[in-house]
Amino acid sequence: MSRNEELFARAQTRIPGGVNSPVRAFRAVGGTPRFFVRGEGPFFWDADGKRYIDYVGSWGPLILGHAHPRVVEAVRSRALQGLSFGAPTELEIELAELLCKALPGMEMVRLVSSGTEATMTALRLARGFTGRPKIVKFEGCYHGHGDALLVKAGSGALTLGNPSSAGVTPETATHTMVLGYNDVGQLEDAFRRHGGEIAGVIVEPVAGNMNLVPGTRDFLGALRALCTKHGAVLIFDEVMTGFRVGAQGAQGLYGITPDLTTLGKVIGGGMPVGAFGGRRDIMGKIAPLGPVYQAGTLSGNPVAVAAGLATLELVLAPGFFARLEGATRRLVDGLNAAARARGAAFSAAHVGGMFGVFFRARPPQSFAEVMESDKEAFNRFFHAMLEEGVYYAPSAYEAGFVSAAHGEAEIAHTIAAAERFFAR
Ligand code: KE4
Repeated sequence: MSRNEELFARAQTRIPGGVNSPVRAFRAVGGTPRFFVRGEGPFFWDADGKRYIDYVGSWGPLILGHAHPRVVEAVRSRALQGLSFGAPTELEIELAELLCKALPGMEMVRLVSSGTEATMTALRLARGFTGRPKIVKFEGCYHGHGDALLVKAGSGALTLGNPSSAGVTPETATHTMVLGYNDVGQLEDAFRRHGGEIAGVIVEPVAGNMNLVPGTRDFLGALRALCTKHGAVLIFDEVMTGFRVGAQGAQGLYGITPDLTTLGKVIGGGMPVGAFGGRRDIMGKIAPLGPVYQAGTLSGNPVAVAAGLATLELVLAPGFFARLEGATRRLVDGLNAAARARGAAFSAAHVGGMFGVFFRARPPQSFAEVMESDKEAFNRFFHAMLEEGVYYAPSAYEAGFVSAAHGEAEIAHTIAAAERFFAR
């Protein structure tokens, strides 16, 4: 029995599924999850000592790669001054100022400890600000595990085949309208019929939780126009895309300014940080200023914020995204060439430093097209890559991530491994 298998058996006696987040359990792809011991740059090593090139990057946060010296030093030195105060610190102001400077839609921001906290609060804020009950989300998008959002969700919920979770009461789900991603007609119809009841719309501007499906300009433009017309709050969930697809997130890429933005992942650099922020008049409704309550013991934790600031300082340096986007493009082009050479029904696409691989001829534009992909072929690909020391997300419905630490050698190895797979 391998060390990974031993650890997995032991983990399952005390942790549901042996994991602290379902998608890690390898249930969709089969096999034994790898238990990791150490990471460095683009690599990490499992309990059996095998090295992998990591394209999950802790699901997005590790845009600088594992254990970047500047980030580790920021954490170490901050921790020596105290782990948490439960009181304001100057560091939190620095991060708030940086986020508001970087993102067009952010006038004020509050830090929390996860993306879920950010999105569930943004919805509560939209309802508190408008006094309306309904929210709109899109099939295949995932916004964390808040009750109102676990309706036809993506990511782990989709991976495990239960996009609408048990335990979410019908009353809660009643006010959640789920529409088709990139479907402008459905959107216009929903607003025509319910415009006055819609508190807010939450969307992944580039969806990464049904694998990668970029929002079309028509779709996101229609969202902006309809929310403005009907007085609904437009929430860009940029937990994944924030500082991943560009220095100003997806809102900068598309030139569309949301009313609220939610953030996570990269802004913590691997430590627990989330954030929600946006228009000053809306943020003015959040406690202690206004009637919408939200709180958190470790919100703005100085050690986590130090990791986030050290990460963003490097990410926002000139040329960072040009290099990251270039490396990601070379990877995607190489994978497409490898498949094309063998006539395989496969396509890969990317936006900035995030990418998707699909076992279908062309990258999907909708949830329905994602579901047409050959999931079994993906699972075979996943395990073949694992054998080659290449670690993709253990799900056909997750995006992949390149870091600044992924060099030409890692990308070449990944492409060569794919060539061997397609040559089988
Ligand atoms: P967290 O609560 O996991 O920090 O963030 C929830 C969330 C919100 N919004 C978007 C767009 C997200 O992608 C996420 C979390 N993403 C998943 C991966 N697709 C986290 C991985 C996991 O659930 O283990």
